[in-house]
Amino acid sequence: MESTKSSLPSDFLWSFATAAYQIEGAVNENGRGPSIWDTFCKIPGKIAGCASGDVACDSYHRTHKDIALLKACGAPAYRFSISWSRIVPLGGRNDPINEKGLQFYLKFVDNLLAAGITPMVTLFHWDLPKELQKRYGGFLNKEEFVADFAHYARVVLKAFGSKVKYWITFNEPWCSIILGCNTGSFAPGRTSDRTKNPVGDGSTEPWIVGHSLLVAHGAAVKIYREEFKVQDGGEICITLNGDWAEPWDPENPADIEACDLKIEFAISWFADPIYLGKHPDCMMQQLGERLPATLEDIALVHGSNDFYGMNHYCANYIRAKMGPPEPTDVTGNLELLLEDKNGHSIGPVTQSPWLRPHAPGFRTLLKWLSDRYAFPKIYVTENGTSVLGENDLPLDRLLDYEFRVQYFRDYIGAMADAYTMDGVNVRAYMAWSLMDNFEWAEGYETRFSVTYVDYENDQKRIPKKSAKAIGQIFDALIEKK
Ligand code: GBH
Repeated sequence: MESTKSSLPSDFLWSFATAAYQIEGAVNENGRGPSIWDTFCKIPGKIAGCASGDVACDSYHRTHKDIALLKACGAPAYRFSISWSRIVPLGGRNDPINEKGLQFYLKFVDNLLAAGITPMVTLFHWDLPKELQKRYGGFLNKEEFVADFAHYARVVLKAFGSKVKYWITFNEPWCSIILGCNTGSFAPGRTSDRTKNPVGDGSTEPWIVGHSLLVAHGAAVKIYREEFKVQDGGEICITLNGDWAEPWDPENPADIEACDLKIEFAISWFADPIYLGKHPDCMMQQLGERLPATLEDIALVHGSNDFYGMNHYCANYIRAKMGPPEPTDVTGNLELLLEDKNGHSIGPVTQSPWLRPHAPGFRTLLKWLSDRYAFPKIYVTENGTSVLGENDLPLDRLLDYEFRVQYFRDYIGAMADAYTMDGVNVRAYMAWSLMDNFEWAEGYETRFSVTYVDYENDQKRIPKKSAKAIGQIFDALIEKK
């Protein structure tokens, strides 16, 4: 009933998102240096099907196809990321800059603008230059990392001047930190689990690395505001991942409380310092000295978001754990489950073990963020789903499959309800993803997008039903001027 009344404001921006390493390929071309993902993919057993981003969607050579695809979908914007090691192949502030790398992205942005498409650019989507990992341990060395990231950010912000109005410093720092330095399932693969990696300490490194990323974000925002924002008039933020949490046993107060803990450990870890100028109490309590924060660093990041960048996919049931947390715990001493106490699933099964759609959770999380951070402007920078067995469907069925269309209908509808009914200031939405691509540790087996990519035949792009559907969903919801 409710959703029929809901709408979105007339200036609402929508489109699709991608990331450099997941789509570009051309890893050795025109001076690009290797990133930690190039290295990680070469380690046997890390990526499904021993895949890598070596070719991916070959977008480096097919920018015109991608722009044509965006136009065919009627998309007024496009979120993509820049590969740091194309711009500064070795990564560091005293290393050479690769003009060819800059030219590639400049031309792409010019072509987008010429096609009437608004670019939204992510500076960092997980592909750290390999040399920086080798030189000083990458994110682990705060002083070096912050200085090098600030330099890279300045080079890019300067080159793109007024062409780009929407900037994202880091995509999902939680993933680089937890998956990269606690579970070890993502590059650089550090963990306490010695069956996975001979190096790493999952009890201390995540908190050190989290601090580096937050401060690097603050440093880049300071540069943007002091040197570019005045004349360019754009906006900058960090994008945080965060899914909704429901209690495993709604009658158990410990499970109810654990839901907030889960969200605070995932989101407020970063968003509290940015919006409230301090870390969440629950994290300070559990982590004590392990959670580094100087007053100076907190002051740098406090107030550093022009908008809240929100990546959101699904929800989990949460069960509180009893007893003291493990030293390597990063969740707030709780379990993430897909079924509740009665065996009821939070949503339908998809191809991704972690993802079961639960659209009402999107609306409630939008409201939760809006309340906690005093009504920030929110841009949803990713939302989407995989489909169980999609890769094995015959092409005609795959293209026509309803599951992803329904996902977008439900999720975009929930967002419109949050705007209309709950007064949440949500102003943009980017679907993940424009085209099937390198799905990190899951390789190419999991497809996540509105466009089928034929990896065997010249990376041909064939729009699925959902490619058109999203435009129609927004058309029906966005108020006419
Ligand atoms: C996004 O992350 C990424 O930004 C994008 O590059 C990616 O392609 C897309 O999702 C689809 O995966 O291993 O059980 O601890 C999504 C957020 C958060 C989803 C961490 C997977 C791991 C759950 N991710 N989560 S688990």
